[in-house]
Amino acid sequence: MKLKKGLGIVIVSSFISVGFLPAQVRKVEPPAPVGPVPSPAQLAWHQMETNAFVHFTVNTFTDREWGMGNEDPKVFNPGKLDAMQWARVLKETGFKQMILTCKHHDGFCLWPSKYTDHSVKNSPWKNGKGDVVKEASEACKKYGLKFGVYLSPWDRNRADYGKPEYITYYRNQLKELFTNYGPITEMWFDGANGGEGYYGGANENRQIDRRTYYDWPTTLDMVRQMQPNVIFFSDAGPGVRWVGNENGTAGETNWNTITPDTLYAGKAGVEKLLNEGSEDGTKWIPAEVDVSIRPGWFYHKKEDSLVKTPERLFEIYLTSVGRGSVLLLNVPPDQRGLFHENDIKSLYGFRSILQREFAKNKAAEASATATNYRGNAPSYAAGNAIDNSNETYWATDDNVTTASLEINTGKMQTIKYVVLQEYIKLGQRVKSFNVEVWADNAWQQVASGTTIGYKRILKFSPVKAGKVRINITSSKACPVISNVAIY
Ligand code: FUL
Repeated sequence: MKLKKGLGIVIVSSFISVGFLPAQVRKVEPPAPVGPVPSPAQLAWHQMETNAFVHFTVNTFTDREWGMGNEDPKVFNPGKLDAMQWARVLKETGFKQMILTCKHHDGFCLWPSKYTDHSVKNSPWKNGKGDVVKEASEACKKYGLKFGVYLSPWDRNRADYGKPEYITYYRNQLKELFTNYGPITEMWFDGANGGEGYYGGANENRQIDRRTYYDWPTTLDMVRQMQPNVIFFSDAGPGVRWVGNENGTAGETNWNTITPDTLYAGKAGVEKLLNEGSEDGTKWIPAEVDVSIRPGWFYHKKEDSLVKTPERLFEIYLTSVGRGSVLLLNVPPDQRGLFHENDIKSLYGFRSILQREFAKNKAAEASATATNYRGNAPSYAAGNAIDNSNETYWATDDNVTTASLEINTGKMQTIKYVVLQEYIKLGQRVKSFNVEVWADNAWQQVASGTTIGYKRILKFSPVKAGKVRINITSSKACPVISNVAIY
């Protein structure tokens, strides 16, 4: 009797070790993270998907893209400036944040900085009593948008540009911005440093050493002391990196990881690296896709007819958000201080296309199965990829890096997009995949790709099908997929 009991225990424990105990009562460990993972602030940045830039300065009035720094502050007079209009339009068209050029390369400040006279305080706008940064930050607050700032490191107005004194000036201005205007969620450090400038009347060409002059580590530490959660944009991050072009295109292969050791803001010749990232990168520094709704970054009347169409904006959405990046779309106010009617029309048109194309997720009421799921535990089963929650996921066993997930929508219907999302809190993993549909009694491949990341949108010729299969063909470690949607 005693012996039998003992034997029983041995048998049960061997069942446990080979996994026969019902998965509900067995604890199956989640996958361990692979490589670098995003910080909570970076994760929040990914989740925005669409972010807006607002380029505005004396250039708006002088019809230039890069001011020399000798502009008279009196040219700045946006008689109808209404930051509430900017924020309302951006909110209604789906944007989550507004980044304002508080100071562009010309050095003119959109707030009454106490460290310079080259600002709104010497403009006729509101008799020198106005503050565009304040109006923009308050408008963002009112409309529930996050607020970010762009403060050009290159300053063509300052006599001390190139000297150590200028770095103190630049840091003082950051202190003003980060203490007087509420929470700032993104700080944009532009890499452009062109040379020629007014420089307090010197009118010369000044070169600085981009690697050392700004002493970025000290500046970033200073800003973090004031606002620890800010995301820093620059070519080298550390929060998010430049995508390597200004035409709205992230790499088809787009790793959120990169090794920033030899990168610095403004380094030339690294565009492809920035565009694609590196599979074995040591840091999580995803690419942000900055592009303007017009040919220029600033408003020019002659470009009123060249505003990107809603269709073009949608294509850009697919090559940015659809490739795992965040879109940073610039909408420049005109000389009145308002978004121009043509830009507004395009933005609402873009919004309508998004709503139309992604109206109903056909995977939402479907069923899903997978060739493997972790420990046969329901908490990692295929259904987690279509349950409308990004917090649950389908994951395979650790030794399984190729696997398929099949979705059955129960009826034949036309589909033209598949949306895939990795659970990036555990790192970016997938290296290649393809998508097939069951049509004419056979599996037919309709799309394929390399990386997935936060979100990958595959567009293909419309096809009638009832079943869709995602084949992960290569992955750094077991795939962890939080969402599959079909439209
Ligand atoms: C560039 C600048 O030179 C452009 O004027 C613009 O601000 C763009 C976003 O970044 O480097």
